[in-house]
Amino acid sequence: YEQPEVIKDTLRGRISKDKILEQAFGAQAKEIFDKTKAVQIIACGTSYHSGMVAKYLIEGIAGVPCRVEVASEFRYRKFVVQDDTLIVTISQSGETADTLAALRLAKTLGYAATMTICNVAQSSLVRESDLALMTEAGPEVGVASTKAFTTQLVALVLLTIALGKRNGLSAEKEAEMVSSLHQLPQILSEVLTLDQSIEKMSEAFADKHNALFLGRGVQWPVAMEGALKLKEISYIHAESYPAGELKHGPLALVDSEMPIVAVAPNDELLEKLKSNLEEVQARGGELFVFADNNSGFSSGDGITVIKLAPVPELIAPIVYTIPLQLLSYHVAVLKGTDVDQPRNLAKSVTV
Ligand code: F1P
Repeated sequence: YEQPEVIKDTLRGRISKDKILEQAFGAQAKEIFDKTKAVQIIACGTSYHSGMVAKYLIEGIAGVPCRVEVASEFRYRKFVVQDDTLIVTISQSGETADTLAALRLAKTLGYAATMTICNVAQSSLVRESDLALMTEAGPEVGVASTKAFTTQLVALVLLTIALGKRNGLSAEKEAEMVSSLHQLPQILSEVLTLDQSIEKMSEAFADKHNALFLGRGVQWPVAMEGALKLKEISYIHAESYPAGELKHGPLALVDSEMPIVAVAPNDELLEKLKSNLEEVQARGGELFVFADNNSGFSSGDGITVIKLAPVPELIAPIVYTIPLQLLSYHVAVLKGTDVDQPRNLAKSVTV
C-alpha cells in the first residue's frame, strides 16, 4: 500500500515535467551513459525479475543490447563482458552475497562502469559501484520484496530513458515516457482498490498445491514475480511461463486442479495470449485473468476476470504487479502462513 508514495519519492528530483534530470543520477552519470553500448544486469530473486523486465525496455526502447543473469550463476561461470558494457546490479538490501560476489568478479573483467539500483544507501553494493540509483522504497517489513520491486522498475525506466537518449530516443518519446511515470502513483492507488475482488479470487487457491502464471513479452517477468510471491508466502508450488511456451511442455500439467493466472494488458501480444489461454481452457484449466478493460475478457464458466483501466504500455509491468502481490497476500492469509516471515527465508541472504 505504500507503493504510490515511495514511487513518488523515487521520482522526486529525477524527472521534471517532460524530461529526466540526469544530474540527479550521480556526478559521473553523464560520462558513464555516454560510453555505454551494452548492459549486463546481475541480481537475485525478485531483483532478478526486475532485471528481466528491464531487458525488454532497454533493448526494446533504448535499443541497447542487454543481458540479465542471476548472480548465483554469474559469479561461478566464465563470463565474457565487452569493455563498453555497463554492469548493473539490482538489490533491495545491497548486501546479497551472490550479487556482491558477482559485482566483484565483473570488475575483474573488461567493463565500462558499474551501477547499482538499490534500496539501502549505506550498503556494500552502493559503496562498491561507480553509480548508485537509490530506489527510496524505505525498509521492507517482510522478507518478500514488494515495494522494492516496483521502485526498482521505476529506476530501470529512468535508466532506459538515459540510455535511449544516446541512441536516438526523441524528446517527444522521452516526454511521453516521463508523462507515464507521472501518472503512476495515481494509477497504483486505483489498482489497490481492487483488493476486495482479489481477496474473493484468492479463495480458489487456498486448497490448491500448484499454480501456473502466464504472461507474454514484458509481462512474462511480471508473471515470474507473481509466481515467486505465491511460492514465498503461501508455499504453493507456482511456476511461470511465457504463454507461448505452454505447448512445448507445461500444457501437460493443465487440468481442473491447476489454477492458471494470466496478466493481460491490451498490448500487441494480447491476441497471441488469448489463443494460448483458449488452449488452457480447452484442457479444463481454470483461468484467473488480470485484464485491461478493453481486452475482451469477461468472467464466465472456468474463467474469473478482474479488469484494470487502460494504462500506458511503459508502466503496465509495474501496474500489473500489484494485483499479483495482493493475490499472494490473500492466499497466504487464508492458508494461515506467516506473510512477513516465511519459513526458510531470510531478508538478506549474506552468505
Ligand atoms: C534478493 C532476494 C529477494 C527475496 C528474499 C531473498 O535480495 O532474493 O528478492 O525477496 O528476500 O533475497 P536483494 O538482493 O534484492 O536484497
